[in-house]
Amino acid sequence: MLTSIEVFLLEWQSEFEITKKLFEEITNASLTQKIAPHHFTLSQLAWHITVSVHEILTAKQLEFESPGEESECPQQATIILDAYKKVNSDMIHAMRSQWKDKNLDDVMNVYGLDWSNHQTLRMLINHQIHHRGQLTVLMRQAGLFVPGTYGPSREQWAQMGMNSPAFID
Ligand code: NI
Repeated sequence: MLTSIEVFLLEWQSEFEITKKLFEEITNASLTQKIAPHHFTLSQLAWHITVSVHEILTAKQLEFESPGEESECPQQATIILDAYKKVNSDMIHAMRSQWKDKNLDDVMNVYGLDWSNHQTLRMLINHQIHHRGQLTVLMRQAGLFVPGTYGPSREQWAQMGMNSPAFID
């Protein structure tokens, strides 16, 4: 349970750091990597992670600057990384200045569902984790270095001079 804004931000900040580490490894050449036709490319996935922070929370009437339209996906990795870092700091500032802990109980109809802000913030975290998992697969397919998320990746086990378990991200 996200019992306060600072409890949410503590969890969010550690998730942000994981996502940022992945975004830092993305190259321009890898941006067109895709899973299948009609599905996100690597750039569209990273951009979706970025713009959805704004889209989900402005639907809950938290006001901060939009990183851009989902349909206008930048074709430069550093632009996406910078936009992700900026939307994160803008969101944190907006939340600390516009919401009080009691606002977490506010219920609003978003996407046809009556959700409290508690539920929306949990969904925001889960949504990012979901798409970040997809991103690591595309990064692997593109031959990029993949930093670990909740534990060392294969490359990081190797850097420590250890054999990784047979099945590991
Ligand atoms: Ni999504």
